[in-house]
Amino acid sequence: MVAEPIDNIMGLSKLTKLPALGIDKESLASDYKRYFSYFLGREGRESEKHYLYFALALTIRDRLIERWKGTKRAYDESGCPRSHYLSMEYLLGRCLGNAALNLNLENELAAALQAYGLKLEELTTLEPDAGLGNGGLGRLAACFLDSCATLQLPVIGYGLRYEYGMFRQTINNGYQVEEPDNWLREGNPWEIKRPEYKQRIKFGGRTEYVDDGSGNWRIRWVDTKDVLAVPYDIPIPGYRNGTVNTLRLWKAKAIHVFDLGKFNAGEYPEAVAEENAAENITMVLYPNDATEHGKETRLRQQYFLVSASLQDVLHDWVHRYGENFTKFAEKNRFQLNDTHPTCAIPELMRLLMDVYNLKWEEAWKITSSTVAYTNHTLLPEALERWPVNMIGSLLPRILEIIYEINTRFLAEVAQRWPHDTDRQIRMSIIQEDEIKQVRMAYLAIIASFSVNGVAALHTRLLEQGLFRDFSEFWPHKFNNKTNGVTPRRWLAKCNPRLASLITTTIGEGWVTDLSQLRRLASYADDKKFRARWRDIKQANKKQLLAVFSHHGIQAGTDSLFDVQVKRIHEYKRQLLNVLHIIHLYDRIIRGDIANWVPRCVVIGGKAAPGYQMAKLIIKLINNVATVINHDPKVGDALKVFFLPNYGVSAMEIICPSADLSEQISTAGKEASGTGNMKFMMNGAITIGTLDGANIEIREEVSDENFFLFGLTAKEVQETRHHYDPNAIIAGDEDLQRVMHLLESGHFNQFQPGAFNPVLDSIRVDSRIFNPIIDSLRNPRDPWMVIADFRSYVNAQRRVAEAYRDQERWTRMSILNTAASGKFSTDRTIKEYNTDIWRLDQVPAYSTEGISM
Ligand code: 26Q
Repeated sequence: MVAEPIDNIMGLSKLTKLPALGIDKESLASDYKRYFSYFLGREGRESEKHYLYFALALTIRDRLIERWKGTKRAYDESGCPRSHYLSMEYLLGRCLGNAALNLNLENELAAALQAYGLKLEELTTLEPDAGLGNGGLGRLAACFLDSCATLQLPVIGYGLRYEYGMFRQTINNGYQVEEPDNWLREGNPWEIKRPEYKQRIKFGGRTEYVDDGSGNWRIRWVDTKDVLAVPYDIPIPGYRNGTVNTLRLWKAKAIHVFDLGKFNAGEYPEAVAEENAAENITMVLYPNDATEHGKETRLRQQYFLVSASLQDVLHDWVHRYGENFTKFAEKNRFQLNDTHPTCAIPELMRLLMDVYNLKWEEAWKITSSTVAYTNHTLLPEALERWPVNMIGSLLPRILEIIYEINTRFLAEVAQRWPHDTDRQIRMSIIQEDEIKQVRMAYLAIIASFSVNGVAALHTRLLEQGLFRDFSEFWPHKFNNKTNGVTPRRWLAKCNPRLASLITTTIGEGWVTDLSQLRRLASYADDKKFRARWRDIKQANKKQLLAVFSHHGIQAGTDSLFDVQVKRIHEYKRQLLNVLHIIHLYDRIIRGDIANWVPRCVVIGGKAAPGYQMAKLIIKLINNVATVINHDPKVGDALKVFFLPNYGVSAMEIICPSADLSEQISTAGKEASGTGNMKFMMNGAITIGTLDGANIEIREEVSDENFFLFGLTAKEVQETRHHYDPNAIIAGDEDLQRVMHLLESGHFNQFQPGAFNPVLDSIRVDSRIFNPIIDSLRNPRDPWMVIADFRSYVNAQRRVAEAYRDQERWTRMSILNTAASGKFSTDRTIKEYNTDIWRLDQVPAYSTEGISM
């Protein structure tokens, strides 16, 4: 049964036969004018700048919607299998520039706007970032959607429409200050609300068993407090192929707007209380890229996402095929982006059994052959666990199902390893501590037909470490899918100068087949080509310096741009970077500056608001920067800059201008990293440990074009037992001097009230950085910062030496870009599709007159 399009019901089917919208500059210009002047009713005053962007977005959106419909029809009519990507985060960034690139509208739009004296690039920057994610995991989801659309795969993204995304970071007296990100304030032209597809989500209540009249017991989840989920759809255009896929984001809405009784009794606040409570669910993104254990609202968010999404999929199924699920598993897959949407497992079981009357075995067969799980972490403390009690009171039916899954699973374990009760305890979904907890990763592994890590080392360490028992039980489930980034946003869009040089040199095929970048390798030996490559890097640096100048920072474009941008986390070791900066400063002060290479060190990233150590690291970076940048002895030799509010749009300016990419996590801690790939693609050279995808980057580009340092993951494990940072410091004069500068309060001197130049530095408050000093000197420092200092400093020496020879450096830079082909999400997604999803490519129906 296929639903009749509403157009037909209303006799409007001819509407779909309208000629395609023009994509020439005249059509675009006239639509733009109509949107700006009539639809938005604006006149072009300075205060109305935002509407210049908004009208442009609407003009482009019309062209997206045509292709969107053509894509949906193609998917619906073919009855193709589909994947549903379930993710709590999508870090989309800006949409306009990306849509203009992917629809190939850039030139005509620029020409259309020129007629009104407007510049396309300027209007694109008026768009706020959609910051619905923390970092790597959320951006990966966004890159995946771009590649799925480009590969014409029927993949729909499901997520939450947070009212407030990732907080805005400002810096006050060196400290991070968080401000709410009210990204929807001025409206979002990219979303289409679809209340007709709303779903009802249950919370609380209890379960009861009822006889269905034919002798069968049915389970009902009753006395619940329900919330509505209303979908907002965002178009995801493929690269110049007519496909537009869907990202469906759910917003929470109260079922009863307010309690009329209370309202009439004059209790207005009480009357709207329920509305507030319900709508809180999608109010804010949790700004934590590790864990927020035990926060009930977070659990509500997770269940809200999966219940709404699964009901949406099942309703559509029943609508099209009736209540017959025999082919459901053939036609559907659910990819879990980390454990955050793991409740999809018991929820799918619940819907199939309690709503559609399937037996446990039937429901389990469907669930365990449709769900696949991607893990993104190696930190044991970051594995999600939820208190049994909390799940029991918030989602009682879900808890029952989790227990039943566990009972049946443990019986299988007992059968395979009789009498091994230790193993049963180890593998149980329920951790039987004083406060019982549900181990979400175990639940995800048990119910999934595929479990993947995000880089080769990461997957190997999962199999041998965290999930060893499970990989022994089901070796075939485990597989690796090395991450990537989309070359559309991360090269074509963000680095137009380089993109154009590449296209002139090897043709434009690289945009959808990044392995073609290999053809650049031979040009590394071409002096003229190298000069052009260098000029582009210089021009990009100028652009970044223009941003810095707003913050009162100046540097030369010939200095080495040494960049570390990512979330602030101890395992990512921004502190190691700081120690090196202090060491360089110390060398300058000492006059050890023969063959000096001027550096501009850029660090950026947000700290989780509750992560005190990360926030203190930001303060330290800022204090070190202030001291160094104001010291007349330093001058241009060294500049240090903490870039506030790092995010997707900032990275689009940063990665094209970086020379050196800092990927310096403790080996065995960073699952993959993806910033490393963006830098490489744009010709930066990596200084890095053998961690995450760095290993594969080095393999691709070969050792002589990569600055390797540090302990390996294995050595980190072995060294732990006898790690003695204080002995290392005592045995390394440079490090001693660095620690002395830190410990003497040299970087505390700008603390208000703590330093009086007349009274000397005695009153300097040296205590503020004590937690950092203590962690560095602690033999149990899990990140072993001191262990890698010497090797890092030596690698940085090799960096400076290489940079002094600009011809050599440029050669290395070209070879990095040339070797970055593997790190396109097109390759990653093809692997997901071949090994996990097995979807057919489905071309969109062409819209009349649209050039494909
Ligand atoms: C969990 C529970 C409660 C609250 C928050 C969370 C939470 C939220 C976000 C836990 C983790 C995250 C994000 C993790 C993340 O971004 N991981 C990164 O994923 C990238 C893509 O695979 C990898 O490249 C990085 O190595 C990994 O750190």
